Amino acid sequence: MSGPTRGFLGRSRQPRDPRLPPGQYDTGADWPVLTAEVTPRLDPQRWSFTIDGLVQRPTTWSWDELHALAAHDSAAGGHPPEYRGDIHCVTTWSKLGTWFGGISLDTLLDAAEPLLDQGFVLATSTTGYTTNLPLADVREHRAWLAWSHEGKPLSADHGGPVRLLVPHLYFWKSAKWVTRLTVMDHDEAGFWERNGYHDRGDPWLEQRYQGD
Ligand SMILES: Nc1nc2c(c(=O)[nH]1)N[C@H]1C(S)=C(S)[C@@H](COP(=O)(O)O)O[C@H]1N2
Ligand SMILES: [Mo]
Repeated sequence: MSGPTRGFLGRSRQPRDPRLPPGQYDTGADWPVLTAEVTPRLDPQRWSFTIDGLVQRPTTWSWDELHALAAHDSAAGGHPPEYRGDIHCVTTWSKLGTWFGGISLDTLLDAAEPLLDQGFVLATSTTGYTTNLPLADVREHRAWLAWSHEGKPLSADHGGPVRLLVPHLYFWKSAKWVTRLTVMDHDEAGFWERNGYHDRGDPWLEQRYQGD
């Protein structure tokens, strides 16, 4: 017998899921853990989140304050506190059709009032991990602080109690154990950006490494 097997034909004829950006594969039910540092064990009652830098009102929220604000926000029909969709890691896995709950960064930035529209932000984790983004990429319902995944509290491995979630960019931008967002008038490379990753990281443009 010659020619390809039925299995091979079957697979090759599967249409590619249009939700997959170029060069990505579907990880299915799996959710890999990618962590450069030792996973910190954080007590939510001692964790806080701060927006500082070039803002009218530098603000720090406790865990309880953020939850109260999220509840108030959804009761008032404010910015959507959930993300339903896909996430894409630069190491080529994508997780499709997943969901996270938390609070929209729009709500927090509205409170802190950045002094400029075209600035940049640097997100910092309790561990010292950093990542940089244009301010515009964390506005307009595109970025969240996430504390739950598919209805369960976010696990420590995945950045719990609270991680940044910027799902339209590669997932290294979604800093785990995030504790600070600093608004700046210039771009400052974060941890992976200093180590060769692309400054912006749009998966649809395959902006994986510097120069892409
Ligand atoms: N603090 C911190 N945040 C991080 C990372 C990390 O190493 N440390 N890795 C980034 C990378 S490269 C990816 S792909 C995602 C992985 O998130 P996950 O482990 O929940 O899948 O977190 C991002 N945020
Ligand atoms: Mo990644």
